[in-house]
Amino acid sequence: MVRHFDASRAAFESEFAAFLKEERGTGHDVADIVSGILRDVQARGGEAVAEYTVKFDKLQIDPATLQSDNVNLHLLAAQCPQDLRDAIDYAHDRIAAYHTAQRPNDHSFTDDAGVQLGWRWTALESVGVYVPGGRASYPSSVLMNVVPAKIAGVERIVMVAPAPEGQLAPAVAYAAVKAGVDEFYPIGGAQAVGALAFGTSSLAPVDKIVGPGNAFVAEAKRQVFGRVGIDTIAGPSEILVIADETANPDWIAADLLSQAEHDPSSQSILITVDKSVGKAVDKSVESQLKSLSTGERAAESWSAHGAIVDAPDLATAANIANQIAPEHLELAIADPDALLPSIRHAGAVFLGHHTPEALGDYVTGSNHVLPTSRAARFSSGLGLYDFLKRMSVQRASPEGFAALAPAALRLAEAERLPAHARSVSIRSNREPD
Ligand code: HSO
Ligand code: ZN
Repeated sequence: MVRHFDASRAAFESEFAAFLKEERGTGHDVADIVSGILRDVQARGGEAVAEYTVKFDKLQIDPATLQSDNVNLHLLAAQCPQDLRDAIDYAHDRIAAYHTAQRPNDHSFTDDAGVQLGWRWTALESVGVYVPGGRASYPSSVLMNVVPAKIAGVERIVMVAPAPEGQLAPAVAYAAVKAGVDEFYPIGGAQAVGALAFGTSSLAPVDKIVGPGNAFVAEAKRQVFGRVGIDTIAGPSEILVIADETANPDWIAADLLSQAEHDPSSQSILITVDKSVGKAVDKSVESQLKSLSTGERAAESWSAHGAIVDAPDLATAANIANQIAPEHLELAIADPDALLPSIRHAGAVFLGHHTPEALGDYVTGSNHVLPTSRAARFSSGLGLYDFLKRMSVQRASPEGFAALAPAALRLAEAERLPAHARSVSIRSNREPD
């Protein structure tokens, strides 16, 4: 049984706020274990990484190279079936096109004082992409992380992925080769994050680490942040659908389940302005669950974290959506464009009845690495920008210098920094030597 809310009731606000605060996910405290592993990798390099890889993944790797004879990316990629390669190629090209369009321009202008100002975008030199093992080892996620880095101009893209007992999905390997990964190491967990951050004798440290992972990987990324950059820490997936009377309940039910099947701690929510749609979706979810091979975890997610909310109108629905700040938001309504300006907080928005989130997960070209756990209030999905930096550029003409110097001097004096003051005053009324 999924939970129902009625946004017209007085108690709704507090009840729904409490619902959104409920814990999802394991929440295990792994900080101490992770810091031990990281220290060990920092101190002993490849030897430590190899030991943890045998222990956790039952895979023997050479401490000097971090490679295993049993895991060859190109040989694995060759095992990927042709029709799946075609789909990966198709997704790759669309993701590449979308992210190419994101390229921001450098900018320069000269102000009234005669000072030239601007900024330049430059790419990171090296990036590490973490690809999880097990259930969440998705070729689509390899593309979503590697392609933007490549388009941004990152010269060295290092991928790590655990290969327990030598197992790595051929599709993951193919996506990595297709997207242009430069180095691959069959390692995972906190030890892989440590190897990327600190380097080993064979793996030069990277500048930024991106990609999802389990609680150990997330904590390891948190701990190495500062030494290297990281992307945002991904939580369980979320979908919110706003539906009106024009929505097809079976389609909406399928969309809600598409996220619920990711993980028992995923969250799927429907807000509808038509009570009969809510009832029909509820029924359809229950019946579709029966025919899903992933039905068990989808049902767990739906009953523990799912909800159907009846809203009096679309404006109220939009307000609730902003409060949720979901990772994905589908507007399954007659006129999604009319509601879009009211949407302020969401990782990605899907307009109309023919744009299920699953299209965006794979092939629209937009990125599926998106803010979860309400982080859409303050952040955006992964994009080209995450692999670029912006540096400011300025040049004062002699006239510009003369105009700015007095205020700079006064501020240096107030901050009691006489060398700052001198570097300005020494240039005043003088030609360069
Ligand atoms: N919906 C997931 C991404 C994904 N879906 C990968 C399928 N494969 C999180 O945004
Ligand atoms: Zn998905």
